[in-house]
Amino acid sequence: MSINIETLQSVASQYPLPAVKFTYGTAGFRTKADLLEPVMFRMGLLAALRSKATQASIGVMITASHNPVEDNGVKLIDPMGEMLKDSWESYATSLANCRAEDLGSALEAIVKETGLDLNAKSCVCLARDTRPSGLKLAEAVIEGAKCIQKDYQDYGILSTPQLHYIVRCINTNGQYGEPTEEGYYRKLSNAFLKLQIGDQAKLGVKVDGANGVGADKIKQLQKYLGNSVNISVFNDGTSGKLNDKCGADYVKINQCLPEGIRVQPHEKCVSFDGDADRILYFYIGKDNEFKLLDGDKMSTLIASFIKDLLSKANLKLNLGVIQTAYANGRSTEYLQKSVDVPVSCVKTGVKHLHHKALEYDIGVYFEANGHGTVIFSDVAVEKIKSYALLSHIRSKEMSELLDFINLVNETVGDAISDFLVIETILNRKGYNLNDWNSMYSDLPNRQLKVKVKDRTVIKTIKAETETTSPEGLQEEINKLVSAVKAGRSFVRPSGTEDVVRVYAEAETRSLTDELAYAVANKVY
Ligand code: 16G
Ligand code: ZN
Repeated sequence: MSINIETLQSVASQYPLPAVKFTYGTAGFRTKADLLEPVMFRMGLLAALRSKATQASIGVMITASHNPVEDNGVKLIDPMGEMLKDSWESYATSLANCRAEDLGSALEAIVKETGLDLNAKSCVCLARDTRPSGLKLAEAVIEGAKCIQKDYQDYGILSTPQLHYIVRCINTNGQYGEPTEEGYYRKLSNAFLKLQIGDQAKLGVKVDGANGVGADKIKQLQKYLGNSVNISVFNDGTSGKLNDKCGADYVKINQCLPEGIRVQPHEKCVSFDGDADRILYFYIGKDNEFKLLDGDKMSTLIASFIKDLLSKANLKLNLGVIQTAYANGRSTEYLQKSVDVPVSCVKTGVKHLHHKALEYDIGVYFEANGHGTVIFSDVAVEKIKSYALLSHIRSKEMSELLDFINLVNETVGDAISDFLVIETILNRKGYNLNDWNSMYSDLPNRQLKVKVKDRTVIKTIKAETETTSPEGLQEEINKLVSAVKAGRSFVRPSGTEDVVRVYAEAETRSLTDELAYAVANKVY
């Protein structure tokens, strides 16, 4: 079999390139939706080739996550539900910028270089978030995939983590779960219901759905949870605009309540982002202050829960936590000193965290922005299973840990799965949000965006905690930081927006803000 170049070029001619250079970044391609049809067509082609190369189903997720509704984007999902392999990211970038008339030879070059078998059976699985541009972009992906092979599966509207889950289920012949949306709800809800203890009051929670896909999906989940949970969904897309003054990104950056939700003191609230792969908890304290429980709070809670189960069962596994430079200094200290687990800091972007987490028997990773999950290695699962079967005291904790594994979407951070994970731990510890928040106190922190002429001038090292260029900038930052109690600050070029990001934390709110603005001034 070979690629039918004539058909390819006639279809491709309907998808001419705009005068823009596309780059496959940490979040795939992301830009204004009206520029993306040609990219989607080309990603359909690439996904089909990737599927043949891996002899497995490959996912294509159409989303721009927390970005404005006018934007869209696309990410490829590898066979085990993980991010696209690095070496294929460069194929993605070159194909996305390839003129229609050159596509045939570009594809042939990929076939040759990777040695893939064009006769291999393949399938492209696609889904999209709720953006109105998604349907047309999905059609372009399908047109691309069909130029290589006829099989594809369109799952319509799903959250990003649901598609990651489905891809993994398909490629493990159902061992990870049933490869359907219903299978996803069933797997998570079964594990959740098994793990609930006590006769606690029915769980009530208010969900800010960011006017996106997560709003509808959590309503679906509620049906599987019966009376155990009472979820009220706000910002469900019926009136507001996607990610507009709501959603996890807005809440994290502005450190305030999202619009569109009324909250009484101590009510439990969560915010999802636009494709439901991030979650944050928040509440209003008795002093009427806004309290945010972010990714760092989740990783500390989860790591201490797992550590506790392992030590009760006297099972020695290598448990570690992965963070980025954005992690609050207090969370790192708490993990190292109180939970007593190793902590690694890596560059921003899910794939960097995921990759590092694979080095542990059990790796817990979270970005402060609320994206994260837990990965259990095969070795860990086998050991836990063998302990669960032992008929003495160890077995109880390890059976619980096995159920806990089923609660986790290990493929990627998942707002819905993380919600059930956190609720399970809170239930078992008998904690409310205030108890959880009191495990340690965050340092006040501030993030700023700075518009500069060319953000690529900023070069960073040490997991983005220091800059090497422009010359002298790091020395200036060091000087400012050293003058502030518990001060820490760094700058990095954004991978998703044309801005430089500034982060600062310090002992007090006013010192933090002063530090952030002073550092931002050095970046201009
Ligand atoms: C992307 C990343 C996210 C990261 C964010 C940083 C993935 C799937 N997503 O959304 O993890 O936090 O970029 O954005 O990797 P920034 O580079 O603009 O700060
Ligand atoms: Zn997202």
